[in-house]
Amino acid sequence: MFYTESMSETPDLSERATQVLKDNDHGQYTIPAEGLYPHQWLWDSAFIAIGQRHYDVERAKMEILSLLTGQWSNGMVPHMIFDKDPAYRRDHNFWRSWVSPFAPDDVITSGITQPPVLAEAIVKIGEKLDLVERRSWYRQVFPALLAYHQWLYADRDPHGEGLTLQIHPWETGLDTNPAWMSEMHEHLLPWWVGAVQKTHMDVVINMFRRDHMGGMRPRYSTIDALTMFDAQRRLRRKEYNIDKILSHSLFAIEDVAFNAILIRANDHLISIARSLRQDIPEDLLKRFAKSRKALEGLWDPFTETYYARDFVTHKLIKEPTIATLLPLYAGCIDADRAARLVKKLENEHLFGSTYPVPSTPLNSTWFNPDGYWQGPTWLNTNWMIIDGLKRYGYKHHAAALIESSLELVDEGGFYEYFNPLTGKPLGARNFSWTAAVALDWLNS
Ligand code: 2M8
Repeated sequence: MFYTESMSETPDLSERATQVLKDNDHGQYTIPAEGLYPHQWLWDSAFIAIGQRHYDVERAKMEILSLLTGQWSNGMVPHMIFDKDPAYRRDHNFWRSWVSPFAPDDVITSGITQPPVLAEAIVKIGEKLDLVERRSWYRQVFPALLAYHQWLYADRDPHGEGLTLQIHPWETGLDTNPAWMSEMHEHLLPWWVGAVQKTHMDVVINMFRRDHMGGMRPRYSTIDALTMFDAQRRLRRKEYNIDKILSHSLFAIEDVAFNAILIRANDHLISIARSLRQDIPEDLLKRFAKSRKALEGLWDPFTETYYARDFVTHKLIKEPTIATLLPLYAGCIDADRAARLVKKLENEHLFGSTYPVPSTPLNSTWFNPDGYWQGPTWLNTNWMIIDGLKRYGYKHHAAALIESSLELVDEGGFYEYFNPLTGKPLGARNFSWTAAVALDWLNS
């Protein structure tokens, strides 16, 4: 193992995890990590609140309420809310959320969303409250949460198929996962990025990248970064309006992970509504039910794998990733399917690495043990897989995965991600969601 921080005479793991979250606390919200990630991110904050609830439930609520200050009038919860400091003008201008009539006036945000883990965090906070407090908490957030789920279906499932589409790899949170990168290379490489590649200008651009500074390993190639930025620029030009985007789109994908997380979130929304004795509109409930069935449309019987699907051609994108395991978290697949996924988790040529669960299976041609979302183990995806394993009755598998995950942070520190073969810590140090999910395992 790699000892990057002195372990002798250090406080216990729970205290160290809490300290990371407190150090990254900016008052109303918590940043993912110092330096590279100075703003608020949607699914980061959801996992962060799941950790914070163990030492300060009011602070956990604030984390979620801060996210909701960025909600658009059409219901979208944006994937980023920016620190208003003019020092970040470049980031504000990059997104220019104000080009959309739906964006809030006084908060600067991105123009896309991220996996909807929000309902999960709201319920987990609720678990820490007594019945009266829980109802009052739910009452506070229910309208916004309902509006978000309504937007997800209205905007992102335009044909009523039951699966929502995503318009940028950043929306999946698994930014460079092979399914998306293979499609991006095929459809989105703009001519000028090709020119940069040919003239080796990317080497020069590398020098100015934020994630190349401070001795950090680059998260993805400059060519991929430029392609992602170009894809974002196209969305901005269409004012983040889905009709305009889809009228010209070469690139919309129904992502497995996003949809699996949404299915779980829908169940949470239903339980919140029940506890408040509130109704969810009938047509929305029908769409929730449709999603549970539609997820099966992403299953490929030959490779026994769930894949992302191209929204336009309906073809499965046959690049396996960690997303194939997330239907366990969705909870809507049958016991036989769940058993097949668990087999993949156990298989040492697929996801059964020494320090699981790798974000890309070991036998994939994309697999790179140090490569951001193309191999390393991330603890937020472990958290969702563990939750699913428990609910399908795989208690021992869940316990073993908690143990190996805690070993990673105990020995390596609360890093952003880890090499799944050696356990070597990678990416940003003192990373909030790593600390938060560790805290949750230690206290649940
Ligand atoms: C990474 O994504 C952002 C863009 O949203 C980035 O590359 O700067 C991803 O790991 C994403 O899942 C995460 O939410 C974000 C902040 O931790 O960083």
